[in-house]
Amino acid sequence: MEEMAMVLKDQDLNQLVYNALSFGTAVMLGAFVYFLTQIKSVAKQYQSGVAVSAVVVGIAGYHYYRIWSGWAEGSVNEGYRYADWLITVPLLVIELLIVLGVTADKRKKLMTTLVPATVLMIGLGYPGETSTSDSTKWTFWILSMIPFLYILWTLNGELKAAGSRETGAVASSIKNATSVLLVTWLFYPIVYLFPVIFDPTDGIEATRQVGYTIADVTAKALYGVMILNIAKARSGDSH
Ligand code: RET
Repeated sequence: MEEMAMVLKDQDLNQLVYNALSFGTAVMLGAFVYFLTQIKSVAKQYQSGVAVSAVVVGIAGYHYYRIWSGWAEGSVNEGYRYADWLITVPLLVIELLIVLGVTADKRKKLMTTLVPATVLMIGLGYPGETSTSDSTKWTFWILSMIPFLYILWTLNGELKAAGSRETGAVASSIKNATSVLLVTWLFYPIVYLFPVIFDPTDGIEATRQVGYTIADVTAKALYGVMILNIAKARSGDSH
């Protein structure tokens, strides 16, 4: 297994990253329990959407625990983060499609293009993330941006269409989910570029770790709550 010594020399920054990773682990595991308790609170056809949310934060809780304990021992394996995204990002798309209210046929079509696109996006990001060469980082950033833009463009279109198809609580819950999705996903390619744009110092490495943690907590746990809200609104129970 590839282990990279990326421990920070600055003690305060080291502690900050340690705390952020611990916080990430706690939120993911807490959200896991919460989503499990909520599955039965929505109509049958949306229960799998909430179950997928639980699976996502459960997997992330495990990975954050591993990243956090690695950090505590003085080494970070970036593979955990990318393995986590590789499994959970397609699932985040799937949980959205379950509650979006598109026909089964349309959903199948969207899944067969969007799921491979997410895998491609994450797979292309990894060689750049683990490289220390700026030109390698840029190359894989550009390659990964192609599926990224395709996914955002497609999902944005579907969300807009669903938002205008629906009314009341369903429409507003879809709009909230859209904002969380677009804002959080845009964070990732920016955080990735931090060590390219700025001199890679301890401060930049800490920012990258904390930045990804905040983005992950929002893109999985808060977004999961948004998905639950859509499911509840669709089940005729908006509280
Ligand atoms: C990478 C590499 C650089 C270019 C792009 C990227 C996009 C990553 C994204 C990740 C989303 C992760 C989520 C995690 C949830 O917890 C791989 C950083 C475009 C969009 C939603």
